[in-house]
Amino acid sequence: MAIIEEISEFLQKGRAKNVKALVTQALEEGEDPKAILNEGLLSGMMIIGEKFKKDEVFVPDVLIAARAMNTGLAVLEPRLVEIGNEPVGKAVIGTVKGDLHDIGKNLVMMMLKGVGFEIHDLGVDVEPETFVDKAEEVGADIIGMSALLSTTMPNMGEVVEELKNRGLREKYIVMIGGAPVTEKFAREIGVDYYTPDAATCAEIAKKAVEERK
Ligand code: B12
Repeated sequence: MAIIEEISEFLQKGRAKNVKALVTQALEEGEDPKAILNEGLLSGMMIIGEKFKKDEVFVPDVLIAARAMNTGLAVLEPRLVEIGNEPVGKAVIGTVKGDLHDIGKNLVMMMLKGVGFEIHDLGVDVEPETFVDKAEEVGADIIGMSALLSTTMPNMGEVVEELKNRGLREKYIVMIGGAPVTEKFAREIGVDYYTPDAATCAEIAKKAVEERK
């Protein structure tokens, strides 16, 4: 099996040590860093994302695969910076004010990273102003919000209001998700996309950013 394929296989199994060793070896053997990224790490993560969507793998599998991806990325990053690999886009992600659930948000971040986004994690219990301030600061394409409590869902609308008040609503692609969130709610508060899972979020985010460029 070609070394890049092996990287993808080990990543899907969550074998961080093997991924790290193989990425190091591939670089030493002169493999193109972009091919290692796209055909090894990112393609492995996409496969896991698809399986997660179909309930063929579960949250812990995705978490360990993502950890393996991050280990490989850490080896690869200095080389990608050298050759100036542009991210697909930038995303600012957080769990809304009053809400401390972050497992889903973290999965969304990993999947977005998996399709090539630069991620800025705001953490949990995030004030509406902070979403907008950070997006402006880093020049984000996407603002992503997560909520797991029906009592904190309205705070997603507060972020939309904050964007409108500053005349910035059209500047960003706004995405929301979390177990109690629905398509209907997304329409009511005027965001661009709701998706029920992290893999679909990554797919749609990539497409939406590419369409805007
Ligand atoms: C784990 C958990 C906790 C943990 C959180 C740990 C952590 N670090 O996140 C702890 C114990 C801290 C906790 C606390 C509480 N919890 Co809680 N918790 C859960 C539980 C069991 C699982 C949530 C989870 O992680 N699911 C797994 C992830 C992967 O799924 P997910 O978040 O939905 O994310 C997926 C999608 O929704 C989507 N997605 C998520 N975010 C985003 C963002 C974007 C932009 C997009 C596009 C997509 C997207 O992609 C993800 C992956 O595919 C749920 C039960 C449940 N079945 O949901 C209750 C639940 C959410 N909790 C609940 C409650 C009530 C509470 C507490 C109020 C309990 C209490 N009385 O103290 C507190 C609130 C604390 C607070 N202020 O936030 C209720 C909420 C009811 C409601 N509808 O309001 C639930 C539903 C349990 C229940 N049946 O009553 N909780």
